[in-house]
Amino acid sequence: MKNRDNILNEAKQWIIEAGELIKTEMNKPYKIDTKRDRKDLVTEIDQKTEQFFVDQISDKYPDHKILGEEGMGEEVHSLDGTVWIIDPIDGTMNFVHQQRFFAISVGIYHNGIGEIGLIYDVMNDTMYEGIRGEGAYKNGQQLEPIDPNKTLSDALVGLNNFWAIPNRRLNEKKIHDLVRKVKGTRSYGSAALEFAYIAEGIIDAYITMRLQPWDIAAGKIIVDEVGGITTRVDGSSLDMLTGNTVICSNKAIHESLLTFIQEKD
Ligand code: 2AM
Ligand code: CA
Ligand code: CA
Ligand code: CA
Repeated sequence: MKNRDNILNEAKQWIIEAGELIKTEMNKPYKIDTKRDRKDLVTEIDQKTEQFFVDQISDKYPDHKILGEEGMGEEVHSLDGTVWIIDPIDGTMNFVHQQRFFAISVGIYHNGIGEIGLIYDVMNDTMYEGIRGEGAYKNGQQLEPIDPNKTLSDALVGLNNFWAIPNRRLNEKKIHDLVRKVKGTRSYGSAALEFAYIAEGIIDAYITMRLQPWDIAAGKIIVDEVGGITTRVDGSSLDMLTGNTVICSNKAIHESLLTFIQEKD
């Protein structure tokens, strides 16, 4: 990708500015709506923040495409060229209820290849970045490769409790067995932060049955740079244009999780 360093610096600058915008707006009254159901929240701050990115990017890079959760970008049907995949607030439920534990997630893809992944924990002022072939960083400090020897029974696993109740995407008994087998589970409520925590080595795996491109675009690039693997639960590659199931971890745990999920009941 041409100008990758410039694009990286601008993206980081815009993310910091977007974080300031969120911190200012969250102290004033704001409108909260629901989307699909009462648990699926969106605020006008999600929309304003995404619009901020669209304005900056389309002004500076009119030929780049923007795929954002709140639909302020255009309809993106292919990954040709440079595509910014943006979640303005990942963890809106946390944002509304807790005023923390949410992130801005920006993945920049060029002809389908993830070049730059940025996840910004706004309230902690912590920037995670991954640059293809150049490593992953937390606040400018390079992250070590994740432990390749850790196994599933030793793993702390990011998992939303929702998948342990009967659901149409997988047999919940699998999740019950998984909870028994692993060392512990955690639910953070922000997919982007779960990827960042894997890259940092403070959790060891993340499994979920439903994520959209903006939830995973940045995280995959960051985790790739520390030797992690991210695929769908059937082992196939993620698709940055549609919904995905996701398993993310080191290679050993990834293999165990694939086998575990696919075993006949
Ligand atoms: P959001 O806050 O940007 O909507 C919560 O467990 C995580 O899953 C968050 O990263 C959240 O992103 C995401 N999420 C919430 N509802 C979702 C849905 N219906 N489909 C896909 N991802 C969802
Ligand atoms: Ca949402
Ligand atoms: Ca999200
Ligand atoms: Ca969001």
